[in-house]
Amino acid sequence: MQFIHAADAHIDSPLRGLEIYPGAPVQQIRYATREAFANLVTLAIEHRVAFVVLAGDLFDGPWPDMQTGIWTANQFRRLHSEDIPVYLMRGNHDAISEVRRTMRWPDNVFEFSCEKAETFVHEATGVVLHGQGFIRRDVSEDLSANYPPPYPHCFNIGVLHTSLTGDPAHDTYAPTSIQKLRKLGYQYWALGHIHQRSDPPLCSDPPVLFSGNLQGRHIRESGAKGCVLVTVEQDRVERLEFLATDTVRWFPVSVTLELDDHLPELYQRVGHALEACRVHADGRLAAVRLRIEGACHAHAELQKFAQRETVMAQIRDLSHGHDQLWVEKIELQTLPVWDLQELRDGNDMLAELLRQIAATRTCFDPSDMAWQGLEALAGKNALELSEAGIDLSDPQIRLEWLRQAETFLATSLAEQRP
Ligand SMILES: [Mn+2]
Repeated sequence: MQFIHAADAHIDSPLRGLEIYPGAPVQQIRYATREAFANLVTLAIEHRVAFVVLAGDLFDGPWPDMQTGIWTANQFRRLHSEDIPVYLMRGNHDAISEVRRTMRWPDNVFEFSCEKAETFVHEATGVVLHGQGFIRRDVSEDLSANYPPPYPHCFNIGVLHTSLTGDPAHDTYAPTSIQKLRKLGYQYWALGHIHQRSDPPLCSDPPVLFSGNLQGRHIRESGAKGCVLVTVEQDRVERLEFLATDTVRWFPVSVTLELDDHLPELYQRVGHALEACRVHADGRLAAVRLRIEGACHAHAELQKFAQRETVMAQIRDLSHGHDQLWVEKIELQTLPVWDLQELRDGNDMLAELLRQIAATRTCFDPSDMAWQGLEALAGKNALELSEAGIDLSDPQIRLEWLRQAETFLATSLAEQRP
């Protein structure tokens, strides 16, 4: 007997801020959550699973319009025509208080009550499923505390949307603990809410795990996303297998340049990194955030604004050579090749300047004239600074700016020396 454990589809999750990225494949990303859910249905049919468990947050929030429900009902209907039931639970995102539009789902869909724990028995296999959904966005009590004892001599699945361990006083996503779940004596715990798949499972006997979300929605949800195919033999879990459903895959990538690297080497290394992402994406769209770092000769070139723009454009152009590759963002964080201390020890104007900066940093005095200059700057640009989340009264920020100024000056002036 096999079943699929999935959660956090977040169908029609809005993709905020995507339009700020020039050339973003907006259409492809906009429909990614739907495509991933359709892939889940296809996998369930291909593997001829007994049923599908959806452990909460099927929807991201209120449906933009009824199309969200109509489209989802159609996917459920695909499973219905193959006699595959769906055990559906509401999470914090699609709690009754959040998603008020409703559809009458096809007969193969069984939705857990949000009023009290409810039990379903899958007739064909005798598997028993226990669960309770979210009535509101905030559920600070442990829902599993009211789940019934296991049905004897049966395979019992606990379905729960939860942030798991946490402070019951502050945690509002049905907090509980693995110990409490184990005590219930079920044979499997299908958890939802945490978007990172538990790999390995949080507990192996019985398996307790988050399947993760079906589709990463931004760079912090990187890597392969999908569902878990569970194989059960004689009321014991025999095998857990991850099946990918994502259609867009996010890659945070660091490219480290070496001392002798100039711009041609930069392009070469970036090219290799992008190619590796394309291979790992395995035919899906690879959305890549590039961080270029390391002490290198290319750094001096990258200090010039026009040159930076050219490099960014060239990198984007590299990605256009490939189908299904999108560079979401480029972070240039290279370092200069010169030794700062060596420059400071010199006897030219640059050395004098760098020694001044070093002195400012070591005897950090907020009442210093230089900092007072900053105060005036802060007064004039208060709105812009607060919008950018910059607090100039924060000594850490002042020191970071000083460090950046030091690097900028040293790079610009060191290059000019005879
Ligand atoms: Mn959730």
